[in-house]
Amino acid sequence: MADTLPVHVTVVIPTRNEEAAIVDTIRSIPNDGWCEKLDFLIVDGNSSDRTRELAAEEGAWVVMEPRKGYGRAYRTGFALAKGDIIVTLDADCTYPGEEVPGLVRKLVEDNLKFITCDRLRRAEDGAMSGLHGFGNWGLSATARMLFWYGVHDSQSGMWVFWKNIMEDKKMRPTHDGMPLSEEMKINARRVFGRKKAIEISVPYRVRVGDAEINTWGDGWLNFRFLFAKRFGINRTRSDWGPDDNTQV
Ligand SMILES: Nc1nc2c(ncn2[C@@H]2O[C@H](COP(=O)(O)OP(=O)(O)OP(=O)(O)O)[C@@H](O)[C@H]2O)c(=O)[nH]1
Ligand SMILES: [Mg+2]
Repeated sequence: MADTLPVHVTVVIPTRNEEAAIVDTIRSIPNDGWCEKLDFLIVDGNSSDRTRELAAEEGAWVVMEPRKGYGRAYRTGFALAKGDIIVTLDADCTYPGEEVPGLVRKLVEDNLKFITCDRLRRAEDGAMSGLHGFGNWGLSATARMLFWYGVHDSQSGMWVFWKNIMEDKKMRPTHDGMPLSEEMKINARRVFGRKKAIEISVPYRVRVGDAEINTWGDGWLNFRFLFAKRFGINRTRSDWGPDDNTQV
């Protein structure tokens, strides 16, 4: 086995009704001493199924964030995560947990700041419906045109980065919904450039459990956000982190 990396890694996972996949998602990430400390922070959006209970049984720290949204969950999770390095993925077995040690090693050894994982080049058969594939392609092409930042997959939800990059306000994402995903990459490239904020292709698999995503609504929201951000008219939110209703 390669040497133990002298870092504390926190895997932050947003969940809403993911009882079918949360356990396998957590277990997909090797936990055999490849880093000094590995822990899991589940930011749950009021699941009505057994998601929180199952995650806690796996040893994860489960936080309840009643404020709605994928982006909101991450904006709370990033502030609470205790690791030096944060890794993100969905709780639906679509992203390759087994690649996490290699990605973290690359971040550390290549002296990078931020890695985003591209799903489009290596998506497995059936992982993305035709409509989602087309939407991802369209949004990614629009983002490249507006920001000239060269990221292939603007909607990927798997990132690996140093927690302290979030101390810089220019890096902090502001959106509470799905557009947080594109915002992460745009901010990272703006702050760190193409050499320190890189994109790596990873496999992307068929989802386990039912998605609650609103394809047309979220697609439109993502599209609008790109223009709002480009022309500086998106409302910046300062409410980073948990609030009084977050159960930590
Ligand atoms: N805490 C919280 N988590 C959410 C919310 N909405 C979605 N999630 C979680 O965020 C992750 C991404 O959502 P998905 O439904 O997988 O969205 P997607 O990946 O665009 O859609 P699929 O391709 O169908 O998987 C999943 O782990 C969800 O459970 C929310 O409002 N609050
Ligand atoms: Mg997903």
